[in-house]
Amino acid sequence: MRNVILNAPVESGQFMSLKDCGETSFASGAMGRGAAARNTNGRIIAPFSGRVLKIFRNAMEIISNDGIKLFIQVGDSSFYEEACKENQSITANQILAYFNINKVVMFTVKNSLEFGDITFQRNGQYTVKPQSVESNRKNNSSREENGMAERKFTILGEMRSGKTCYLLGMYSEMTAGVGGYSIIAPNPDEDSDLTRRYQRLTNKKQGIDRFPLATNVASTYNFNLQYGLEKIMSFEWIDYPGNFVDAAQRDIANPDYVKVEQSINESSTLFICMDGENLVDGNVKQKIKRVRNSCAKRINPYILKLADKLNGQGKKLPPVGIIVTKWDLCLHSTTEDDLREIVEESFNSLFTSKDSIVAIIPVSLGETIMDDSVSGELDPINIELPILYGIRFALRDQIKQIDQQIDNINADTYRSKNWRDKEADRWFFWRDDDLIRSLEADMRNNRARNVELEKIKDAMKRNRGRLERDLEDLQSVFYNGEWHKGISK
Ligand SMILES: Nc1nc2c(ncn2[C@@H]2O[C@H](COP(=O)(O)OP(=O)(O)OP(=O)(O)O)[C@@H](O)[C@H]2O)c(=O)[nH]1
Ligand SMILES: [Mg+2]
Repeated sequence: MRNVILNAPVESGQFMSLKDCGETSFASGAMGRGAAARNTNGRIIAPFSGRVLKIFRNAMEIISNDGIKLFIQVGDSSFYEEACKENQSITANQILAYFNINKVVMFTVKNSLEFGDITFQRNGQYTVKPQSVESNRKNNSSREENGMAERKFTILGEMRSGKTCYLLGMYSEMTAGVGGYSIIAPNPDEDSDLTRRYQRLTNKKQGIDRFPLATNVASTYNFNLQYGLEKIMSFEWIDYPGNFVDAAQRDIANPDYVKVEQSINESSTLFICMDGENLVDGNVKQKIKRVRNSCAKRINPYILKLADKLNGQGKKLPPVGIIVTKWDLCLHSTTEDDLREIVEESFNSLFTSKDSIVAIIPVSLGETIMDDSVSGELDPINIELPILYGIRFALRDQIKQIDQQIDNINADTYRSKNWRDKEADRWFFWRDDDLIRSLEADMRNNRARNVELEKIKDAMKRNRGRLERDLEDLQSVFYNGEWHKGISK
């Protein structure tokens, strides 16, 4: 089998494996063998001389003079200008399209089964070894081996609002398993760090000292969520220090600000930690005032600005989960209806769009944890719900991505078929039988890809359905402009 060495179709950026590109359909191997590049400069460059076969909204297919078919797709963006047309001849290094900078670009050799090693070069080298779709799929299902999370969650909140305690309690409960779901941290250092800190929490004799110190730097943890033995998804959880939003707003050029914004941008769910201590006494009006002063006043402008920026990029704020911590302190003085009113009034910027999705999830480390000078029992309440809620939306995003890929493949099949039929109708003397065979092979490959993608999608839909049933007990979820019980949007 012929090995091939190709220039990458981007002139700058770092190579990465398709498994890490964040697009399930490419990561699964269903789109063929290839690579991806991040931090690209917004241009697609012809890696060889040949011809443009097809152009889509954010993808194109080109063929080299010696028959290598390259499929190129820009992640999460469309081309803002194409510099070539379908069926046009191209020469190596010619610019083919422009798009936003810093996007991830995926490129796969469509007819990769015909080749041995495929090496991409430009700013370094990246070699892809021959591999069957089957083994590729296996690799993908164990993404934890390369430490890449499929989804991100970001949690923001005021200092001392209970973010770290939530993380510790959630990890400990979920490693033991709740309702068939469990979590593992594949990295042993992260596992022992979280376990050690949780053990301290269980040490009643320490009184108030059982709680963690204030967080001073952001830490990232990688987890896998499983149902029984089946892995549902890997996800990344970032524990930020409480004054993060404040600090970030004061200093917009600060790279940490850019990082948190990017993290929200890439998150399937944004969690906001609302301190239950604000709901202990007084009437609803007083509670709203306290929540506004201690938390919403700073979070609201930040979120509004971010939503505005995302809007400009044609995106939306991710679904929000308001985690009401320390629920043990206020569960007797605050009803579900009160909570809805308090959240809606305090975080009104979250409710300005008809599309917004917000859930209120009260959690606690234990109903009696503060009793007897903070030596009460550790017995977490609702601690699994935020994660299940977040994973539900992460699956929704992934299903959307796969649907888009299936649409692309169907459009591709349609064009191949038209082209093939046109060619077959020509007088035999002019007819290109090699082209017909190649287009038919494309159509067969596309059918196989679609079968693969449909299988992945079915498994995701099953998991999503089960999660929705398990989230039916959530009392307050806001969508379609009103509050509901459970989530089925
Ligand atoms: N009653 C009660 N108190 C809690 C609970 N969880 C946390 N706390 C209290 O809240 C304090 C702050 O919790 P942390 O988890 O450290 O808060 P944080 O948001 O991570 O704080 P920073 O790292 O400073 O931003 C703890 O020291 C506890 O006193 C809970 O479930 N119930
Ligand atoms: Mg903390």
